Amino acid sequence: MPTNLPAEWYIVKEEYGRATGKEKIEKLKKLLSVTPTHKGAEKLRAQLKKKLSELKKEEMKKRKLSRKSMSIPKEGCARVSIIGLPNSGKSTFLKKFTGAEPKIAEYPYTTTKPEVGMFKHRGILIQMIEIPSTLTREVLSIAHSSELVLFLVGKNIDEAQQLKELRKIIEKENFKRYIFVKSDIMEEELFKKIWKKLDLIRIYTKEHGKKKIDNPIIMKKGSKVIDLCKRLHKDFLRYFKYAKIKGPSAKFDWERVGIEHELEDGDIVEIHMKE
Ligand SMILES: Nc1nc2c(ncn2[C@@H]2O[C@H](COP(=O)(O)OP(=O)(O)OP(=O)(O)O)[C@@H](O)[C@H]2O)c(=O)[nH]1
Ligand SMILES: [Mg+2]
Repeated sequence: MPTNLPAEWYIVKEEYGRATGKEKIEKLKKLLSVTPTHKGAEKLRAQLKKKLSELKKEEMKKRKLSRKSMSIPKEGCARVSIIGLPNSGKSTFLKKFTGAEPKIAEYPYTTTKPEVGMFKHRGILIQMIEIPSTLTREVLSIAHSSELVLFLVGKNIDEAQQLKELRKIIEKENFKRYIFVKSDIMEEELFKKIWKKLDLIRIYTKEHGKKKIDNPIIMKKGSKVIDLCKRLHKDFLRYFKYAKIKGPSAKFDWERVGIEHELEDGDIVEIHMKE
């Protein structure tokens, strides 16, 4: 590394750059924890600490604001809205997969405002929002601002009836990206179903001679090695020699590729730099 910061620092810095909301604060704390404590890094530590206190203040302000208005800040790598018939189990579903605590009751229209949660699966965060069954223009605008709409098919209402009603909503609102999900789905299958519909890929980075880093970097489909280098740090671009890849985009394990190589979901990438 041409600077005196450990490689891990750049990885965490990249994660921090991508993070939003509360997650950003957590990543900045982590970044501080991997920043060296020696004299040469004193200025950097001071800058990071200042940024941390700024972020904390901003987050407080945002939270106060979002309580008042309908706009919900986007967090995670995608937003998925949950739509279903009244009383079909949307709040129960949201609670199960995100740990959020919306009110759940046996009568319809219990949820009166969008309820937000974060679905976490193997280092990937997906924002989930329950759209109130009233389906007013205001709450539907949140569904339209989502990358995907999840139509929940509950157990306590006739399935054919639900599908019919939900298809009417899809047609009327002209939703293009949606999935139907039964309420008894398991986490792994749910994640796969969502992931398939998002135009994203998971890239795992690795340092030579070390284990791959568990949390993937999320990129747009069609991204190349060059885009990954840009995301990590400008030095990876400047001193790039070649990359070694194991995964769907490699012809064989640890194939050596150039900077224009197109990545695929699940690739493990090792970037080699000029001395
Ligand atoms: N039998 C059965 N009951 C369920 C299931 N999921 C939820 N319920 C019950 O159905 C009722 C409604 O659940 P909610 O999760 O509040 O449903 P919702 O779609 O959020 O309802 P609203 O917000 O009022 O439109 C509650 O009494 C739940 O306990 C399920 O899978 N099976
Ligand atoms: Mg509800």
